[in-house]
Amino acid sequence: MQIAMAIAREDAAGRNYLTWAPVQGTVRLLDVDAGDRVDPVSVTLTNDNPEVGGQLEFAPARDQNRSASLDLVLPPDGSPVDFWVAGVVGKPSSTDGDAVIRVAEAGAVEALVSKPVMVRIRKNANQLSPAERDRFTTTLAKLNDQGAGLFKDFREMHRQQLALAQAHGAPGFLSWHRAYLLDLERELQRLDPSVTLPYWRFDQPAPNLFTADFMGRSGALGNVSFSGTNLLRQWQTDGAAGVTREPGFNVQTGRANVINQAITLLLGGDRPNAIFDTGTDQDGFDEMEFNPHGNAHTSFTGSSYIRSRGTAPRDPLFFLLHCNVDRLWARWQWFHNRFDGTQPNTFFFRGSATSTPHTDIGHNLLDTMWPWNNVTGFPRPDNAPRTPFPQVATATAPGPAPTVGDMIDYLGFLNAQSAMNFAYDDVPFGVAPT
Ligand SMILES: [Cu+2]
Repeated sequence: MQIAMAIAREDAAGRNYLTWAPVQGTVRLLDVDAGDRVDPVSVTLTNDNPEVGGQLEFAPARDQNRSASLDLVLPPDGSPVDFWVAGVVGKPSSTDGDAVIRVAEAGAVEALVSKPVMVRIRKNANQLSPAERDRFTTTLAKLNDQGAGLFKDFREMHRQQLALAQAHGAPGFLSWHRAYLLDLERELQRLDPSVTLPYWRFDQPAPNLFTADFMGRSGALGNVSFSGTNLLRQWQTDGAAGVTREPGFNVQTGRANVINQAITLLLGGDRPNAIFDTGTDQDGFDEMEFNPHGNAHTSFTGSSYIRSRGTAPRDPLFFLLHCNVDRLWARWQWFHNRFDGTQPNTFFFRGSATSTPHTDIGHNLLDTMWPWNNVTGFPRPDNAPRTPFPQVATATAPGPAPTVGDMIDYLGFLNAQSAMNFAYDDVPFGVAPT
């Protein structure tokens, strides 16, 4: 007996990269030409190795509970049967293809077909395996290509004054940086599809991050040194080699001078009966741009690149800092159920939830974002270094010119078509249990 299995959003090489967001698949009988098969065939989908590698769970429909195995009945005429598959939170992949879907006839030992996939998740940088760490540093160094590579566009996007105004100081900060990180991550994945951006949890010590093998070790004058095997030792930006970074905290035992995650998740929170809800806080979540975000930047002293907006992207650590900013937004969304951009409590306008649109372009839900929109001329900058937004086989969103609002439902919780194919290790699909 032969069967075929397919999972939506394969890349050009036939590989699937999954997150916590369910993706549709199909299984069907193949050997139906003879017409002599009259009985349906029962099969079971499971993880090939439930002990090792990324783990998957299955359901017969997108909105049904998923479990480690799923029984399907395949019609004798070969018509496909749908299933939905997603990664198991807490069990992401560490290498490409280490999560294997297996289909066997019910009760049989031999698999009829199996398919390796990757549960590709953004992880805590302090907890990466050496191999994951090295894949990231190597790929980022390649994108920089000693200052000659595509990375310089990302550097440029976060420097010009008019560009900074559209990305900072108002609610669009969150959406713009989400798009910025995803754009960079997709470029990294073109070079190595198993790479994701790690995040620096700046409210916890991260001794494994500030090492010569990873983000580098800061010397007396803020010169950052890298090990001989770390390709970031070739780092160049704006014609200058290396990175200047002076931590104002003990990188072995200390943490940045920021409010912690629990306090951050309270901002803008008005969920009834939530354990963190004081019922009195009126600050919007966008206050987090100042603390913890701004405080994380200024936890570095002196001439540290990461301390100032215009030079921050010259330090690779900047992207790990912002990945945590984006993770905090994602976790806040999960915690408070804030995925519906049409609800004012999802996207807070400073002043009041019903206030008139923000006067600065790039901060309203329906504004397209520079540079991906290719709009130039005041008040936009006079050039657009990256356009359109990169489109990938593994995701249907965002489109080539994303709006601020397009970046909100990143896992496709409300609309499957909104899923962007990235997720964080500790932010599940859905809404926090009450
Ligand atoms: Cu920042």
